[in-house]
Amino acid sequence: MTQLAAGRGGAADAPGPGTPPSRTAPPTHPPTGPTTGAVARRWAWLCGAIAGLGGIAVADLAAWFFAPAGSPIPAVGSRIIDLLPAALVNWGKETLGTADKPFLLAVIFVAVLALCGLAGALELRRPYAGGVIFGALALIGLLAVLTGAQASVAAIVPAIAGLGIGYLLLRALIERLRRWLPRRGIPDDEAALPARRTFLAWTVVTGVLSVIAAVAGRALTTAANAVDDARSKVRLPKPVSADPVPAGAELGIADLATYITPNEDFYRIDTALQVPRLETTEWSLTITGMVEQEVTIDWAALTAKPLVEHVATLTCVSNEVGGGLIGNATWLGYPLRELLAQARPTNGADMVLSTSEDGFTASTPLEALTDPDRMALLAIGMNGEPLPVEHGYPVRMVVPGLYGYVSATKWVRELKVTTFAKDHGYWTPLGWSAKGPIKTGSRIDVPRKRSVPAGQVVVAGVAWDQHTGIAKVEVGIDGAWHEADLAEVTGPDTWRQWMFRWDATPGSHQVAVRATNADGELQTDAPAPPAPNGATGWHTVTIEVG
Ligand SMILES: Nc1nc2c(c(=O)[nH]1)N[C@H]1C(S)=C(S)[C@@H](COP(=O)(O)O)O[C@H]1N2
Ligand SMILES: [Mo]
Repeated sequence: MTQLAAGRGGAADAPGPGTPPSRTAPPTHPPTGPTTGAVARRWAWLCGAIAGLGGIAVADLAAWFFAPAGSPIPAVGSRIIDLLPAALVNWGKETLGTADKPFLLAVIFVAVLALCGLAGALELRRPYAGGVIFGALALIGLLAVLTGAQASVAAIVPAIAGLGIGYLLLRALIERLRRWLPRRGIPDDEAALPARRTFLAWTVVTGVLSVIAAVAGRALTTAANAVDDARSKVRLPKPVSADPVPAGAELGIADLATYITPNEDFYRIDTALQVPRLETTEWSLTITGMVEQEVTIDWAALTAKPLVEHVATLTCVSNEVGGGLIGNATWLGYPLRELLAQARPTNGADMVLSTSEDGFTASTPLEALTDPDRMALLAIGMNGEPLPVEHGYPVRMVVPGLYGYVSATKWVRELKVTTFAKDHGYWTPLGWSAKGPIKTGSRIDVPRKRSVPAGQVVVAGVAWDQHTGIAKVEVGIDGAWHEADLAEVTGPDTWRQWMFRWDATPGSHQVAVRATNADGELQTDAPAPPAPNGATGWHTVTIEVG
């Protein structure tokens, strides 16, 4: 027995710098044996991770209750994106696509739990030592929250509540661990078993509760909330004019992108990790900068204006040849030129820097917004509904003919009339062009299965050159070009469906598409990557005909 007990105090537990003197306490007191060693450390790590998870859960729940922008992990993620070198951000976007943000959040989450585990080990060695790590993590979270675009006093609550509860949990767990560890493996110590039980009970209960709270916190912060409720009650005003969609706009071919993209299928690009959630009553837009008259408009004033409905195709500059970062919708809004006319831009201004609630900015040529022939909208409706929250609710910009990164600011709050020489949008310093006119593009959607039986095969897709329009689409079969049939459109601002009936002979065939715009310009076949201002090249697929 004594041998066993003594053995437990062997090499791994040799006193070293920082060893608490209590370890040599007289035997009349509760044994105060080894609180170091691999097993002890492992338990302490677990305690730390559980306490950390509990803290994160409390922070999330507090964020849900007090201020969504106060959720520390997404806030840290946003700051990381801001601070990362452009090359790395672009690489993440390219390799992970829209999974880049969940990936980043998962990495931060695991890193935080690992640090909390370390805090557990430190706390076991020396009371309050783990608190330093917990405090540092909370401080980082707090700084991230406070430097965010949506910082507020309430937004400090989550990080502080998380720190408080997390550290209390850590103290409680480590305290139970301390009471048990010295008695571990001492067979005739009657207090060993109860101490073990108490510790394990605390660990299991706090562990389970933390997991439940964390899942609930995540679910609540991402689930429907007051803004979704309010949104579902918004009644959109009737437009004073609309683009009726001709029946011939839809070729009705299975697997072909529909002329109008349903909201739930519409692609999404956000720099923000959490989309802003704004009530209509909290929204207003101000036109500032080089104007004779600053203009502010709120939701009531905007919805009282004569609104128009316009069908326009939105395209992302990051769309690869053949990619899906493009969609077409009916937008309900107020022409931006009317608002800008009220503000009266001064001479020399050539750009409008639009700023979102989340801090995103876009640089749009002033002339594209004041052009009487171009329906640049301050939009509130998408396909007959209020804008979905992810697509900019309550108000966004839509400018036909420009890539989204330089025109389509969601949750827009400010339009600063300025110059390209003085100001730049979010993506410009990250290596993307200051101006982003759409390039002529076309895509093959059908046949989706790249192997088909011989005979007549329908080849179909979409082609676009917003604000110029598509005049011709050709399908290349092994290098021989054939003109495709074109569907109707509401106007030059949308994509256009096309189809070609191909008499497919057995073998492997290269099928390509190329469009010609309404100015007679043929889409370029020179391959270019998305950066800095849009991918080019003809979409080409290999079809096996059997
Ligand atoms: N606030 C905000 N607006 C934004 C963006 C963004 O990241 N934040 N992305 C832009 C880009 S790059 C594109 S392509 C379009 C995409 O709009 P969607 O997400 O509604 O499809 O929104 C633009 N507006
Ligand atoms: Mo984009």
